[in-house]
Amino acid sequence: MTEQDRYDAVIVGAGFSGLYMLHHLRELGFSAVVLDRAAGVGGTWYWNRYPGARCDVESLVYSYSFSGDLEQEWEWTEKYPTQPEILRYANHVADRFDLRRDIRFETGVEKARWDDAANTWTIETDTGSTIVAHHYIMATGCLSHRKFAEVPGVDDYQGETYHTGRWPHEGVDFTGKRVGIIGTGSSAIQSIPIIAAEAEHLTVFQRTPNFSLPANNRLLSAGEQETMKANYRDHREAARTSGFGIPNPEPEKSALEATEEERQAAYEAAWEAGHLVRMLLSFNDMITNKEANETACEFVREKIRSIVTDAQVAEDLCPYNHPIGTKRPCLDTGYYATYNRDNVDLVNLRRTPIEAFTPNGIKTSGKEYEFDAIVFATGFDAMTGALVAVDIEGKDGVTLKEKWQDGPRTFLGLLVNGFPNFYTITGPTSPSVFSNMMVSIEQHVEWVGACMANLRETGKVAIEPTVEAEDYWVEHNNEAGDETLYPLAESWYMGSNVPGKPRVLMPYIGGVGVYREECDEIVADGYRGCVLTDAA
Ligand code: NA7
Repeated sequence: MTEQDRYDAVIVGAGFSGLYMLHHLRELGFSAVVLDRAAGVGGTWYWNRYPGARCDVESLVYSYSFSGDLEQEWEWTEKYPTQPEILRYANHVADRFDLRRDIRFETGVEKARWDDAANTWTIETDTGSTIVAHHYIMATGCLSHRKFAEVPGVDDYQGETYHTGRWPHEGVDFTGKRVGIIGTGSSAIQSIPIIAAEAEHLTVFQRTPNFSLPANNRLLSAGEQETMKANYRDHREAARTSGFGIPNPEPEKSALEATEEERQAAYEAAWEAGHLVRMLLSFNDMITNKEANETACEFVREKIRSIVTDAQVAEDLCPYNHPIGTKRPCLDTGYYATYNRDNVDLVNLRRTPIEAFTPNGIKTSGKEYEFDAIVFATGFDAMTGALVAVDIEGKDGVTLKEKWQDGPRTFLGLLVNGFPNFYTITGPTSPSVFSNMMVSIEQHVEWVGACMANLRETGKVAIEPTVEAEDYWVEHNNEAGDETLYPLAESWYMGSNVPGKPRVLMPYIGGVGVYREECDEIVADGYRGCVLTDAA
């Protein structure tokens, strides 16, 4: 083994987590290498190139705060950034901070094994290389491990197939084609209007209707950028202490105490602004009280009924089986109106479920459909999928997959008992997808950096949370979830989009600010709940 293959840290993933982790560790004087299966940086935004892919957190907010210069020099063009623009930003960051020389692209991690005697991780890649590192950091993102439709015969289908999470880089031309799309989550809702405008015919297979608000996207004015850039420090601080990592006034009133006029005005304002957090924070009991939440559900359903001209299609598009927000709500551009097009059909899979794929298309219990192309907008094995996909072996030969067979067990969504010096950036049971990811990524990266620096300064070789600390955190995470409506939905937050996956609320709903305080207190208490090992 050469010195080149020994590092202080191996980081898996060259998305926004991995890029900042590398930069931050370098600044702290650590050696680190990033491994990524992709041929370029960007993580989620490298892979998710489907038509209409766009972030639904505003661009000026969905950006790094760690460098004032970067913040000031980068110009966003739209309110909600497109995937190509976000990818350009990721590439700019990689170049600006000279990150590429420590990133190995087209390199997947297959196995990682903890060596208790040496206090190191040995990482094996699919290129045949082996790397030894003191610390092992998974920066693999929350939505990176794809899932397909669990329907027999998918290999029998002879036409073109695409998954929104692995869209061809050269794009796809659907002109003149009969297209079927499975799914009505964010990826489908963003891409359906664009595919419908191009294809000869589009058939949407919907299992669960979703709540979507119009993005009302637009170009950013120079004045808006200037104002934000002048106030970035205050804004970032407000984001860090907020609930969802996006500053928004904390509501004082219950939806049930408000008058009908007040409710309509609040929901209309959020709808017009195209702002999901504002909708969920219209009143203080939106995510805790079903009756309160239902008032917003009905507001959105009324909007759907007013946009979609066919009454049956409108009703099929109306969600009734989950409170708004408890499945990831969406932002769209012309989604509901797309169903008024002559070349678009909606198939309600609750009435006529898919039975099988055929050589020519899809057979439901009601009809056989023929397609030139099928798009799987079927989502991801979220939060844990990418972590357990790697064979990660901790102490005593126990793998992470075995340890998490009944659901993820972590301390703070950052550390795992039995897996020393192992860190998960925006891991399960941290705020992660219940927040502006950039805010949570920066917090985790900085926490891990400080932790590694602390070990180095105090002459320790390893950190690992105790079982008790982990139990406390898992319980706390579940209790926080149980105070909300989230467990009522079958959602990827709950793991219930993947057959057989344990049903637990994986992201932490206690709030970004509260969570940050907890993390900071644990450090201030000398890494309370963790065992720090002295050098032998
Ligand atoms: P999502 O939000 O998980 O959406 C996946 C969609 O695919 C959803 O409508 C699913 O229905 C549907 N689906 C999944 N499996 C099947 C099968 N077997 N049959 C029929 N329909 C199926 O993934 P996205 O990629 O859209 O978005 C992921 C996140 O990225 C999003 O939430 C944002 O945070 C950004 P279901 O609801 O499970 O009934």
